[in-house]
Amino acid sequence: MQTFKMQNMNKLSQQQIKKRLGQEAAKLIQKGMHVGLGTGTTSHCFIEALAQRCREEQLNIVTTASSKASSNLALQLGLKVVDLDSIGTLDMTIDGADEVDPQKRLIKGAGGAHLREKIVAAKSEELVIIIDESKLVDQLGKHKLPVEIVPFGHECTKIHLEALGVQATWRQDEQHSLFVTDNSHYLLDLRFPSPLDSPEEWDQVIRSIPGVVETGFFFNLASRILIGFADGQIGVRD
Ligand code: A5P
Repeated sequence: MQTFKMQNMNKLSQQQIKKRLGQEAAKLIQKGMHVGLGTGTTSHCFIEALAQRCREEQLNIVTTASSKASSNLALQLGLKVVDLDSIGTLDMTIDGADEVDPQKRLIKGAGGAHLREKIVAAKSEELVIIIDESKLVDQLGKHKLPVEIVPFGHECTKIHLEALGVQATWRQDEQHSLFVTDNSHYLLDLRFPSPLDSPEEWDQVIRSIPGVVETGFFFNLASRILIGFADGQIGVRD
């Protein structure tokens, strides 16, 4: 793993690590690129750093966003944001993640945007993931797996999922109502009895249940991982 050291070796806060990751990722964007924008607090640091670069340099980039929140932020900051279908192939997408294993398999969706994030990632030549070191795991499934669910018959879908031996909890919004995604679906957070030996098998089984739209597993999509450490180093896993 390559690492870039900072001059100042004071401990960084989590927000400072995210900011630094955003700035490092923004340096990867070149003139004229088509860029996919991820979702979440780390991705938002990237969007801010990218917007700053665009203000300072003539980058002439076009972006597309994986959520309404990221689209709104990018537009507010003056980036050009277009619909995914009108942008063609994306040169690079920068996004965060909740868990990353040694094979660069991911769990995403803590922000509820993994369906759109996966569609954007699948259209990208390169998906660069920006995380702090707390997101690194030996095996996926340590925390929750977000699963997007069709509202029709959603309680039946939950019962089918629980029959697999997982604990399933509806994601709620700030008003304690069911969280509704940008795609007008609900979200179940699954907890496994133990970390997963074979996440691909779990993915297949979960996706085979009617009413399941998409899981937060991302396989064979991430090409590069930038890892931020509290001492200011950024590690790169290619
Ligand atoms: C959004 O649904 C997620 O996939 C985020 O990309 C992921 O949860 C990472 O978010 P943070 O950067 O806020 O930790």
